[in-house]
Amino acid sequence: MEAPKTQQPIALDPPREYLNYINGKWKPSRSGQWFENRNPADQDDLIGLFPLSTEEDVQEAVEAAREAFARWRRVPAPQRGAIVQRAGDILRARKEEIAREMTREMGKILLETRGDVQEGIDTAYYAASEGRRLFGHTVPSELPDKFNMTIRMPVGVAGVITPWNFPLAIPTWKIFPALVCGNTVVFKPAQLTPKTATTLVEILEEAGLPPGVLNLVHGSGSGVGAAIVRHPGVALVSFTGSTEVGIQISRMAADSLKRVSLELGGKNAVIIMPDADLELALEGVIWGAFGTTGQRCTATSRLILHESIHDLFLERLLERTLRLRLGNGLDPETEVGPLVSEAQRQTVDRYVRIGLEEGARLLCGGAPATEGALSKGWFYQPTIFTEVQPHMRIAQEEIFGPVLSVIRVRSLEEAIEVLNGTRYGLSSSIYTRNLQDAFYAIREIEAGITYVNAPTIGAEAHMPFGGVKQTGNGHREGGWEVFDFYTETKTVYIDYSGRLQRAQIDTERLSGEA
Ligand code: UN1
Repeated sequence: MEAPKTQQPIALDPPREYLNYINGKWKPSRSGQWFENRNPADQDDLIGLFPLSTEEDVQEAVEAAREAFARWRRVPAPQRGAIVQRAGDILRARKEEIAREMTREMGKILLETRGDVQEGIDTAYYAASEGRRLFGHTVPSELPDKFNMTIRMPVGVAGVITPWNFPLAIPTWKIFPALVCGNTVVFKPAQLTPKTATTLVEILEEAGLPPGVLNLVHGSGSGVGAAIVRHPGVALVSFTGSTEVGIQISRMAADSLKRVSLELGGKNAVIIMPDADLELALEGVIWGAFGTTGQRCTATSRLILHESIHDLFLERLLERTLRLRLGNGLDPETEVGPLVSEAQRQTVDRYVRIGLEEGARLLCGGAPATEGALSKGWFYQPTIFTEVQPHMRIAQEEIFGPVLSVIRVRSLEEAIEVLNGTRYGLSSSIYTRNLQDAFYAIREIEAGITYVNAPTIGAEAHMPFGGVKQTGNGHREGGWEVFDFYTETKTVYIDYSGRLQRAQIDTERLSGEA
């Protein structure tokens, strides 16, 4: 591992107190309490203080959102889309500045935070265009002089609870379609990335969103998050995070029959077949496993290697991994930033101990990275375990860090059996030049996303995103499918015959069966 370079000072916002945004006004929590937000690459760098909000603040936000809903639902969808489009324009103009603040806030490298902002821009433009579609169906009636159609209705107040690993993109995945569909929103971002969330809300305010349509409440999951999920005035909840929390949310939401969209854990695997382009696969595995320091729900955390290329591939992988440059993500030379927090680093380190106890072989890494300036942040050495058995905990449980578990297999069938052998099913990948094997894998892999000759990360804003099994509850984000989640279907029959026509009954007479 090369020593990190000394940092150039970069002008970033000085620390201050940030606020909640309720009914178009910026205000502190009624609790009067605050929490700190610090740079994970440099603990001396205080970014700001944010309100530690309570159930009372949530109550106020939900009331505001309910009142605003009465008006917002009547604004024509193309006009709602135009506001989201303006938000996209502002994001585009401020892309570099937001990317830098995001790197400072959660650690991933600038190249990736720029991508995160771009995903928000793409989502804005895609959602805005949907304001001019939001198609229903028109279909023939079984009776004469009768017209059948479906239209989309907004649902109500949407509770949006988001993680820290995509501090801009994931909130936009949820908030933009929710707004275009005519819902109002109460937004609780992760406590580790409240600043980027605040910036997004400021941008939507500047874009012209009326008061109460979007409300921001900072605070903890157990405090603010749970209050949103339990609130009877909230109609929808969209959550991205761990499977454990997703299950709790499902339970809490059941009492009021809320519609819930859950995007949860993953244990994504890449399969590499003997005929694959190994250089291409190598770049894909490095990017998938160590990009965002492994903190993506789509991260590559298992590598399934065919025995005939196993040793050769590992040799190259090790060589490439050891050359990865760790450091502050604002430094253009850096390839791997810190983990987001001390707790996250402890979790990763605990899993490394578990892997060793289970008998896996540590090929590289396996400890915090603390040389020089790295000692100020939550850095961890990129880690590879080999001789991993599919049942081991490091091959089954989501670690959310730079830890890759390598499993050796003898055939494609075995590879897919191993790939499918976890409770998760988000992303997956196969590297092969064989068309038959690729299509066989597409059919047999149990995952919401399958890549062929590409890494497990790389979702595009206009494609559905989500997983099967315990990765979620069947909904998709992004793409056209998310607009189903944020709308109710209304079925409309218009009878212009001027007489009573009875479905199923008067049809018989028409077909001559009576
Ligand atoms: C996530 O990790 O929660 O395809 C989302 C990707 C990203 C989105 C990941 N564009 O990996």
